[in-house]
Amino acid sequence: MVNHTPTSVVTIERFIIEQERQHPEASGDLSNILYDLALAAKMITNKVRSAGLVDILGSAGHENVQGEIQQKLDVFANETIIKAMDHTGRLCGMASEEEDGIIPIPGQFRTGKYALLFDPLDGSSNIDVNVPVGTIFSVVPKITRGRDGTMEDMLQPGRRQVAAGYVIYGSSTMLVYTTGQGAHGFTLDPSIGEFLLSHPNIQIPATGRYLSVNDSYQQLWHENVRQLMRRYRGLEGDRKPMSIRYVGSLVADFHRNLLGGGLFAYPRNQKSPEGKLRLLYEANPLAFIVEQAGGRASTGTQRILDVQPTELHQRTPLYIGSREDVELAESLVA
Ligand code: P6P
Repeated sequence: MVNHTPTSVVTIERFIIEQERQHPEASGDLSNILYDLALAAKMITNKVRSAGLVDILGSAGHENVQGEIQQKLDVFANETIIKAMDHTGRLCGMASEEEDGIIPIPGQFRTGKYALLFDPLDGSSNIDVNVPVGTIFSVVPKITRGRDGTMEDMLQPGRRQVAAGYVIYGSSTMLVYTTGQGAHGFTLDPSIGEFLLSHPNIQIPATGRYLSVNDSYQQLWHENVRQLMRRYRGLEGDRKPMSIRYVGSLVADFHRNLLGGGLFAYPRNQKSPEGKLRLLYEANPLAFIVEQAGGRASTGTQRILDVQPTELHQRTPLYIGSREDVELAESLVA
């Protein structure tokens, strides 16, 4: 007879309250931002889950700031997050991959002491083929005076983040976040509409089983990078060969590596000399999470969280995941 004693059921709301209690000085604003993001995640989940059924697939026809044809789900996710967050009085402004500049808080609402930066639906080109996509978010403190968030508030190094997380719309919907007290995963139970604690205090193995990289750029990489990839594959040096797992959706690749150990690499190449991934709302939040889980995140020459941003949508090379595998990258790429 298998013992089915249920583990304790902890909702994300309960968990956030318990974490807040460890900070008597907390105003509760950050907790409320996390609640509101969890709500937005549930609303996006509904749309993503039914996308194939209500003919929401296919592009919305117009291009976003990245020059990519926007998928309707991109537009929906972007608007859902903005509408869930803009009236709460906890934010001074927002920035999104889908918007050119800062998204201001409408004049009729109070503003708050945090700024939210997010990628509403990363990997959206995968939507039509049912590959997992994700939402990534980063919360930084407002550091300027005055009502509204400014570019100075947005362009802070990742080490200034007070919270970061992602939602992965995969075989189940999971939300993983950190406020600097460990990285914790919650799985959505659709029957009750609650995110339940399923992965407390995630720890990423020091060396990874999986290597996530797009080899088609091999001829465009620097020789040091090609040598690094040979090391990961066990073709040179003494590292045990890694298995290749590349979904082409950052959140899906990152999440698998976070839980099972692995390295995601998107080196700079001659086509993308600054790398492809975005610093502020992709690399920084995932770097905060992976460091809280005992991993590392680097540009290859610098800790991601120490990079001083200069532009909202700036790109960065990215090596992120198991600590020893990122250290190997830093030893060779530099
Ligand atoms: P490539 C998806 O478009 C994305 O932004 C990330 O989610 C993903 O990791 C990366 O690009 C894939 O890029 O050049 O390998 O297709």
